[in-house]
Amino acid sequence: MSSTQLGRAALARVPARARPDVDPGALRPRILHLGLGAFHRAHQAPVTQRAVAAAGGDWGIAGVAPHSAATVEGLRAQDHLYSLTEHDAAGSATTVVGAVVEALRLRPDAARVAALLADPDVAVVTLTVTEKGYRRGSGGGPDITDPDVAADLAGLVPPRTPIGALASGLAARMRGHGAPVTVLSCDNMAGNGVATEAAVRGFVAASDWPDRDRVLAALDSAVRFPSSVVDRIVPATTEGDRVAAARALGVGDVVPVAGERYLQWVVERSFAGPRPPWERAGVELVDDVAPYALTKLRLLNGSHSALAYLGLAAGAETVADAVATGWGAPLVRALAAEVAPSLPTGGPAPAAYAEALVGRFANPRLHHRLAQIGSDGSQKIAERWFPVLRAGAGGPVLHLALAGWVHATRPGTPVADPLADALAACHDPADPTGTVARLLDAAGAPDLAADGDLVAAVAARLPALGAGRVEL
Ligand code: CS2
Repeated sequence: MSSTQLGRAALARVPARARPDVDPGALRPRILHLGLGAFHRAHQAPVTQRAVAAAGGDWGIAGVAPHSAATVEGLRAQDHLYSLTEHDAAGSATTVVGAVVEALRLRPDAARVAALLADPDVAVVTLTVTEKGYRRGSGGGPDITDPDVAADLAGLVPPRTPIGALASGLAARMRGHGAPVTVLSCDNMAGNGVATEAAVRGFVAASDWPDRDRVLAALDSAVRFPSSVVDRIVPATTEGDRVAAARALGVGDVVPVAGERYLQWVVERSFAGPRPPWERAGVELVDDVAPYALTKLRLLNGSHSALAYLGLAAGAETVADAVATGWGAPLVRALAAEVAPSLPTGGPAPAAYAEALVGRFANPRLHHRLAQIGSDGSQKIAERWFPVLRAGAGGPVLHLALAGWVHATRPGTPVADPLADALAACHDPADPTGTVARLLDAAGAPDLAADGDLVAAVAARLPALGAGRVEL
């Protein structure tokens, strides 16, 4: 490898302040991470590195990318080193992260993934596979109508889904030495630990393994599924990020990540076996993550989605653009006021939290595209908006936000969604209330679809949005 490209040999050319504060060569794969995207590399990886720098240990990460070959190839070409640029109002700082020690793909590297899940030294499995990555059916178990899930349940190799690989790997571990392991979901879902446990157990229960009851009993005693809340805004990496990283490092980096400096990680104190000393790196270990999780999902992610759909309707491109409009910052504040009654006590104060969000969203150094946040809306709003409406806390702001989503699901719109075709088929310009009801039903909310007042309130907002006007 050329010394003009990031890698261990090139570290001496990187400014000393930007080098990893751990020796990457002293780390071993002890965490298996499913979902090796930009978010993980900007969040759990540097936090784990900071914990090791503070307290010692050999906690390295083997990361599995369900889809992206480019990330895996780029990391391998750079001895798994990559840079993280953190932006805040005062400026930007770039450092090399050395916590990832192996990069794998789910299918081509299935045998290695299985070996790591069976390795007693691997004591933690973390996940960022996105809401849709869990392939949940209506009961929380696997969606057996999904062909990939069906293939995994039939035992076809290699596994096609992260949960299929995880459940099969954990079962093999339980059949062998049975060493304890913590499975820690870091996805934006309320009760993400409970959801992950239900997905894994549901998979085992739906299998035709003759020993499935024994596997389930072993999972009960040897595996913990804590819930957690992760927070850091990490837009998709751009060419501009690559140029800026190379300038800061003095060597090229094909897989840099960039995000805001702000970071939060709250983890339920429930582990099986050893774990990294994350609290030494600022991680909050708590008995109940729900107040933090619901505040973050409903205020941050909830207003992100609202800004995305309304901003796209108004012709904005990024979150910072949307916040800079006359309605952007007031929308974030008004949504917080509307949602607040649905939040449990014990979390951050909603008004102050919203004020901080306005500042974070306005960060001019983050080029966070609204289309990125708007993607997978059918999965995201089910976590961010529907529970608020069901709790009776919905009002004009959520009605407007929902109208934005309806507008963004029209046939021919470029916002990605696993249900895009089904959503587009719900649209009938001659029947706006029917359109709204069909869309809510398709997104898994037949109860909300049957709420005539809600449907009418959302439909009433569509004409102005169709003309590009956001009227808060
Ligand atoms: C965003 C999140 O893309 C999205 O849906 O709302 O990725 C958000 O940036 C993070 O959850 C912030 O922690």
